[in-house]
Amino acid sequence: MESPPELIDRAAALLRDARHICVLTGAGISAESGIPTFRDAQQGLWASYDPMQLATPEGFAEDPELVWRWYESRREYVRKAQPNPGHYALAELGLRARKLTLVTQNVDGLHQRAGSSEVVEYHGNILRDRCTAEQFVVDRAPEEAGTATLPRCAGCGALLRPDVVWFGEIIPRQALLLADAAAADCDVFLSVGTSSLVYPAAGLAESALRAGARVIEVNPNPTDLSRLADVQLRGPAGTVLPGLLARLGASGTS
Ligand code: BV8
Repeated sequence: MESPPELIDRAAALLRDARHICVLTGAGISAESGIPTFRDAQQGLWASYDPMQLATPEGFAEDPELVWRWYESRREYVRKAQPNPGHYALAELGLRARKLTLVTQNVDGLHQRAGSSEVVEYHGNILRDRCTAEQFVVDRAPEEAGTATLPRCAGCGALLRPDVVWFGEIIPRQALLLADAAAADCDVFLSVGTSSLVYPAAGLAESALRAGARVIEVNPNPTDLSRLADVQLRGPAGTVLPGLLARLGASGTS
């Protein structure tokens, strides 16, 4: 279902006049790159597992091998994936906006590969490993990746884990501060491809609204945020976002 042109125009006008755009993306923007959204990631082999169990410190402590197998299978999707027109449209918007902060809940790194800079990885990055003892990021040689079922830190021998934020874990301090500041300062908040169910990420839009920002939502389906949005663009990000950029016209936003 296409959004009516007047809604696209209204959203484009908000973006064009914006002093500071804060963008929050979720799994939906990577769906068209072939990466299952978090809720439908449970396909095939993983259908009988609950991500809410696997993406937790408890799940990892109970069965690190199972959790690593799940992450390695998801890494395969990510390695094969390419950014889609939605990612590229946000990268272009970042070049044309007076100021844009891109916060993503996604752990796939596709925004960076599409050319977006200074991406705030609110939930980390699935392709990075972290030492469970020393808590710093560990670079594993590519040939090692995907081999050991229980990879260990070459320095101290402790188990490695994916450098992502699990349920029940706090958001990395730098990401939290950058995202909170952008949500409180922005005058336009653009929510793309998220069910707005996971906190504190979902609270960013509420923070922007409290600060008087206008909210644009891009999602084929309604969400908890929809009733608070000034403009709801019902459609896939890979179509809606390029259409928005086209409506911005050559004038850009500055
Ligand atoms: C924390 C990384 C402090 C791992 C993920 C209130 C305040 C604070 C915390 C909580 C709270 N209430 C509950 C909590 C706990 C919990 C939480 O929010 N639970 C939910 C389930 C209720 N939050 C936490 O635990 C957070 N930590 O707050 O620390 C603390 C500590 C202890 C106790 C309390 C507080 C940490 C949460 C981070 C979890 N890690 N990812 C990994 O990936 O393996 S979450 C993961 O799921 C994603 O990162 C993302 O955030 C979330 C999935 O959401 P979406 O991205 O929105 O994806 P989803 O599939 O849901 O929806 C896709 C959408 O796309 C849909 O709307 C669909 O319509 C749309 N779509 C589909 N196709 C397209 C499209 N849109 C556009 N175009 C398309 N083509």
